[in-house]
Amino acid sequence: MRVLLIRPPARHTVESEVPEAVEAENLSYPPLSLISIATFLLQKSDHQVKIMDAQLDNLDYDELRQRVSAWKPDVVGITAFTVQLVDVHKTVQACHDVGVPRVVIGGPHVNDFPQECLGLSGVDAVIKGEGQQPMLDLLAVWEAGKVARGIPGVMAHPDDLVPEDDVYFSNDLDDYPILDLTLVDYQRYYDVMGEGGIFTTVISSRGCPYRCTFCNTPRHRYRVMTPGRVCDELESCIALGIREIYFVDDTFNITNKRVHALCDEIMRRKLDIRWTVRFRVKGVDRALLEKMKAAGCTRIQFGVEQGTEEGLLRLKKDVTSREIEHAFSLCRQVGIRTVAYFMIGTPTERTREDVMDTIRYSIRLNPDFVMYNLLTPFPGTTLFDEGMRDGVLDMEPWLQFMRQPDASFKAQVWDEHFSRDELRELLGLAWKSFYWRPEFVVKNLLQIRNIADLKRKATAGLRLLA
Ligand code: B12
Ligand code: SF4
Repeated sequence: MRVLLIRPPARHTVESEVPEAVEAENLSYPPLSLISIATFLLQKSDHQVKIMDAQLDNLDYDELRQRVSAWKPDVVGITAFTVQLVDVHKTVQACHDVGVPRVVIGGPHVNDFPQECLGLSGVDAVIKGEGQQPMLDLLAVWEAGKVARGIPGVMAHPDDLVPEDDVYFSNDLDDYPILDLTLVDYQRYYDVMGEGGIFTTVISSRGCPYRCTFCNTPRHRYRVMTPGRVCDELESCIALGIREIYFVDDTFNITNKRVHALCDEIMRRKLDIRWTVRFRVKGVDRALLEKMKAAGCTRIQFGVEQGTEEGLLRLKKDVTSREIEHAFSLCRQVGIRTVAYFMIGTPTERTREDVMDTIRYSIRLNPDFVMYNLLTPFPGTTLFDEGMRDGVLDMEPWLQFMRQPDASFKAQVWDEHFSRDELRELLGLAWKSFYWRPEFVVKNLLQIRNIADLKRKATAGLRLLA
């Protein structure tokens, strides 16, 4: 069969409270989900598989229709983030306009809302969990002209129920084939905070055992690849000239032991790469950071979220401000750059002073970069349930959006103490407070490595200033 996997255009993303400058600069990561499925299908079957990254190519729907119709797929698979549901649905409709026989949807949105997603007009099936094996099985059933029923993780009929334990999760991540990045235009992806070379993302574990209330990852079982398998993947990146890696594992350091083992293997193989990880503060120590630095780690991204103990406790971050400060200080001493993520507008920020506490804390922490977002509670998280319980949040608008995606939908913020406009104003204040400091501008000017680096940073900086 001819299978086309599409990352939809990003034309109607649900209003997110991240400044446009930041979003624009961040959205150039490769679609690992589609690359993993395509690599798997090509290795395990005779299907012809192609990936279309409509986001990277900034396609409008006429161009998308033209490209889909030119390739004549039998099946289209679309990856879905909740915030992109309008574009996902428009992509489904565009595929139907040009006569695509079957459309299947997968991705984080389906994991959370399979029934609603299957109910969208034009969707023939949805796949919950990791899509590689279920997609292969579904294609086999469709090719044989049979009815798709009873395939683990697949729903193809409104009355199909996929219980949580029937979602497809591989128990052995090593079993998945090494991603074939040549299936996409891999040289065009980049990381604005990176060093400007060819860059890619890699994922070496799935899930997270922690329970932060704003995050829906904990429902997914935590599993890891072995260091040898991760390094095989890194070697295949190096063979393509890629030297910058961003590990997008939800939390890279669930155990220090795994990180030590991976660093040992990177060093044993003398892999010439620079890499970034997403870390928790807990457990970070000097020996770990020194080994990571020796193995090529240049940047760590920490989800700090709040500058007060009360805020950290309420979000069940399971860390203290002291531990956070210690981790950032160690990174500075060892020479690893840091990015701190913060949320504005949480339930414990009741007054402007409370928000200012978080802003002041973010500056005191002295990371190399910060990212501030407005807290947007997603259905399916503990925080969303708490918001419904307290009468702050309402599920109905979300359900309506999921059943009939509409570009005018705005995700509800936590508006118990501030209006949306006030929160936006505070968010703007946070960005300006950090980035408009002369110390920050001077430090960054001193770190510019080449003309390309200067151009990227100047573009992002000018957009932020605007
Ligand atoms: C890298 C990343 C980003 C990057 C790049 C995103 C991108 N467009 O590729 C950036 C930084 C831009 C980003 C931004 C955001 N992100 Co993000 N991101 C991730 C992260 C860390 C890794 C994604 C990844 O590459 N995974 C690796 C691949 C292999 O796994 P996968 O995507 O799960 O795919 C598998 C299955 O889902 C399934 N599948 C996926 N697609 C398809 C398609 C078909 C047809 C089939 C059959 C199966 C299938 O099979 C795949 C292979 O097993 C995930 C968390 C995570 N660890 O996955 C969050 C995550 C995807 N992000 C999330 C969110 C909320 C956001 C933001 C909204 C945050 C914000 N407030 O701004 C924005 C939205 C951006 C936008 N406008 O679309 C949520 C999504 C939740 C949801 N219900 O949609 C996640 C799950 C994190 C979380 N736990 O909350 N993100
Ligand atoms: S926010 Fe990070 S540490 Fe917390 S549960 Fe989600 S992935 Fe785990």
